[in-house]
Amino acid sequence: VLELVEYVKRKKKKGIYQEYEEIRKEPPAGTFDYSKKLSNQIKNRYSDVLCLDQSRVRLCQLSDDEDETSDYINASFMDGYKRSNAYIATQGPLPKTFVDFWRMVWEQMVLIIVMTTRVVERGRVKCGQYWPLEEGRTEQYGYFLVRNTHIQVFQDFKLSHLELYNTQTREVCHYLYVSWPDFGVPKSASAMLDFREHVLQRREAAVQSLGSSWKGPPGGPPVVVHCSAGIGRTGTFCTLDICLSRLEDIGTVDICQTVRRMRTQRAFSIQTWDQYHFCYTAVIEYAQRHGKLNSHNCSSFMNG
Ligand code: PTR
Ligand code: PTR
Repeated sequence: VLELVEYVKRKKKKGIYQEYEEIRKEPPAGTFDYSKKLSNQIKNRYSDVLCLDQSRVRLCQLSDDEDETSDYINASFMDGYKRSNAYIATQGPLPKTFVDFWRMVWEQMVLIIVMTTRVVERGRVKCGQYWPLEEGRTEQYGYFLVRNTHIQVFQDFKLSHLELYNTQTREVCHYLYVSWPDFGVPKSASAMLDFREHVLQRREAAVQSLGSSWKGPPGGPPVVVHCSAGIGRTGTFCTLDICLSRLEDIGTVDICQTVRRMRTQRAFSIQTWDQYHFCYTAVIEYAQRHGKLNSHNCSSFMNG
C-alpha cells in the first residue's frame, strides 16, 4: 500500500499544481460592496481579504442603532458536505470587532469555534485575544460575559470550555490548534486528522444537547472556523472536513470541485499550492488509515 500511495503522490503532483493554478486564475464569484463601505473598512483585518456580499453573515440590526452598516462582520457562510451553512469562515477578530464576533456567535447559536492560528506568530499579531485565556477568568465584551470554565490541553490543540452569558447561558467550545506552522502546512496530516475527529465528536454532542431547541437545518448551528484572514488555513481545514465526510459517505473525493465551490462562498479560500497539496496528502493518509484506499480503487477515488 505504501508504494501505491507514493505512486499516487508522484503521478498527481504536477497535475495538482496545475489544478490549483487554474482555480487561482478564476475571478471572484461576486461583489464585495459591504466590505468596501467606508464605515466597514476598519472592520476588515486585511484590506485585500474581503467577504462576498452573497454569503456574508449579517448581524441583527440593533434597535438603538440606526447605522445601516452595523450589521457588517467579515464572515461568510459556507456549505459543508450535504449541509448548507455548516461553517462560518471568518477572520481573526480585531479588538474593534470582538463584540461583533460574540454577537454573531450568539445570534447564529454557534457552539463550536475552531481557531487555526495562534494569536501571535513570528512576532506579528495574527488575531486579537477575544476570549478569556486562563481558566476561571471572565471577560466582558459589550453586553456579553464570557467565562473560561476549564481548559483541556492536548498535544496539538487546546480546548477551552467557555460559558457565554447574555439573556441565557450557553456553553461554547473553543478549539485552538497550536501546531499549524506559521508558514505553510503541517508536516504530517495525522495530527490534523485527529483534531478534526475531536471537533466532529464535540459537534455531535453539542447538537444532541440542543435537542428540540434547535429549529434550523439538521446538523445543527454552523461551526465558526477562523485563522488570521479566514481564507488560507480556514479553507484548508474546511476542505478537508468536506472531502473526508464525502469519502466516508460514498468512497470518493473531489478536492478541486470542493475548493471551487467554497470560493464562491468565501473568496480566495486556500491560499497556497502547499495548502492545496496538503488536502491531497491528508485525504490519502485518512483513506489509508481507515482502509478506504486499496489497489482496486486507487485510480478512481480522486475526483470521483
Ligand atoms: N502576503 C503575505 C505577506 O505579505 O507577507 C504572505 C503571507 C501569506 C503571510 C499568508 C502570512 C500568511 O499566512 P499566515 O498567517 O499563515 O502566516
Ligand atoms: N494581506 C494579507 C497577506 O497576504 O499577508 C492577507 C492574508 C493574511 C492572507 C493571512 C492569508 C492569510 O492566511 P490565513 O487565511 O491562513 O490566516
